[in-house]
Formats: sequence, structure tokens, C-alpha cells
Amino acid sequence: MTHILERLPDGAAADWTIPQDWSAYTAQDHAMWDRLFARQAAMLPGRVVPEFMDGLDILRMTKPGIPDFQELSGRLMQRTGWQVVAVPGLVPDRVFFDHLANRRFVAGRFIRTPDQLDYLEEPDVFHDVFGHVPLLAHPVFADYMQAYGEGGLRAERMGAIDRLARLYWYTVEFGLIRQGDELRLYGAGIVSSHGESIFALDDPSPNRIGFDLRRLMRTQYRIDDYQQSYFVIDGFEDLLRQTVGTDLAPLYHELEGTSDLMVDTVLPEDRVYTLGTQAYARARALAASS
Ligand code: HBI
Ligand code: FE
Repeated sequence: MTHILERLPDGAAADWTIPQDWSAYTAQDHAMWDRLFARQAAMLPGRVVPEFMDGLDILRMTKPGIPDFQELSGRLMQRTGWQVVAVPGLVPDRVFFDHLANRRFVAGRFIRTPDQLDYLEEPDVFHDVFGHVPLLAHPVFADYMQAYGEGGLRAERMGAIDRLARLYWYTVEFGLIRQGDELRLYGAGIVSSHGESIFALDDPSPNRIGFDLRRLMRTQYRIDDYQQSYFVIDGFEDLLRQTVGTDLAPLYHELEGTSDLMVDTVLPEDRVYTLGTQAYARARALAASS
């Protein structure tokens, strides 16, 4: 289980940031980044939104080694006014939202070890920086992330953080996007995972369902395995307009009386791109028994 820090760790600033201490990385640390980077950079073209590959280029993330956050922030600041700051782990929601609302992306500074190549419990610098930062060079996505932070601060006052966290999960972390007649990846949890970058687009088992905010906010999520349902947006502008660009208070209120949906539930009104084999088998069994 991932664990949110409860107390400000020694040595951290009041805003929970710590120095990245870039010069402390070893040759092995940099080699691990390069290995992960090479594997994803070879696989992602044609799968990820082109805006992600553009971001890698614009931010010069194609350079070998773990990026220096100061250098990265300089480029990002010029482009969209964002910065990348180091934190000692998962910070409390309020702290996380406050950084986003001020266009600061918080990143872990440690990198996984070879025995954690494909699975780790806490986000490391590869997930946080390779996964999240390239799209922060995209003006609309950059605005979405800031608006999410502002929405988080409002949701906290309304006791609706759990609903808003689902939005983050199914967009920023595990989102798919439709471009023309193709589905592409953009979620950081997918693009930083070799296995899920293939699974999310090619595997027959998960559902791929058109984005619907009300529906999504009723849907549970799992943190211990690949997703059983992905939500597909029609574009970043559309996502921003439909979600944190509007007042969500009426929606939170309306959802109070509704029940949660399981991770693999498919509703008759869902706009289904691909019905997962699990849901398909269940629908067949149901049809056969009636
Ligand atoms: N802290 N460092 C860090 N990174 C996260 O992604 C993060 C966090 N704290 C809270 C949090 N995410 C989520 O609980 C919110 O999206 C709701
Ligand atoms: Fe993440």
C-alpha cells in the first residue's frame, strides 16, 4: 500500500519540498533511468499522443541521465510556467493540490532498483518525471493540471476529495484519448509502465469507455493491478472544459445519493469503444440464462 506522509520530515521545507541533490545520483542511478527511458522511447511512438513525444523533445528530456529538476524547470517555465520540485514521498492531499494550483509539479527524487523494474509501490523519479512532465509542456494540459489543483482545494472543503481523486486516476494517471479513429495513451501511470503501455491498448480484457464525468466519479479504481476499465477523452480542451474548468459542487451534491460502480461494470448508456472480454463473457452468460 502506498502511504501518505503524515508529518513534515526533517530537512524538508514548510511546503514539504526537499533539494533534489542531483549530484548525489550514482552512475547506476543514471543507468537505470537510461534503461527505462530507452525501453519506453522505443515503444511509445504510435501509441502515445504525439504531444507527449513533443514534450520530451521540447524539454530536452532525450538527453541521457536523470534530469536535473532545476534545468528542467527552466525549460518548462519558459514554455508553460510550470516547475518541477522534489518531495520526500507522497505528500498530504492539501499540500499536493496547493503545489499544482501554483503550477509546481511534485516529484520523487529516488529511482527504482533493478528488482523493482516493473513494479513499485511509491512513485519514483521515472514515473513522476518521465510519466508526468512531458505533457506539462502542452499549454492546455498544463492548465488542466493547475485547475485540478484548484479543484482539489475546493473539493477538500466540500469533503469530495475521493470523487476528485477518481478523476485524477482515470485521466492524469490512466487516461486514453481518441485521435481520429485511433486510441492513444496519455496517462502517466500507463506511459511509465512497459507492461501497461501494451496492455491498455492491445489487451482484449479491459473495457475502454467514452469519458463521462458523472459516471467516472462513481467508479472505483484499483491500485494493485492493470486497470479493468479505461476512460477515453476526445481531447485535452474538451477534458478541461467538462471537468475542473467548471463548478463541480452541484455534481458532488447530486452524486451523494448514488452507489459506487465496480471497476469492471459496463452500463447500457456507456459509450463503449471496446468491451473487455470479462464483461463480454458475463453478458453472454446473462443472455444465455434468460
Ligand atoms: N504526493 N508526491 C505526491 N504525488 C502524488 O501523486 C500525490 C501525492 N499526494 C496525494 C496524491 N497524490 C493524491 O492522493 C491526490 O491526487 C488526491
Ligand atoms: Fe503519478
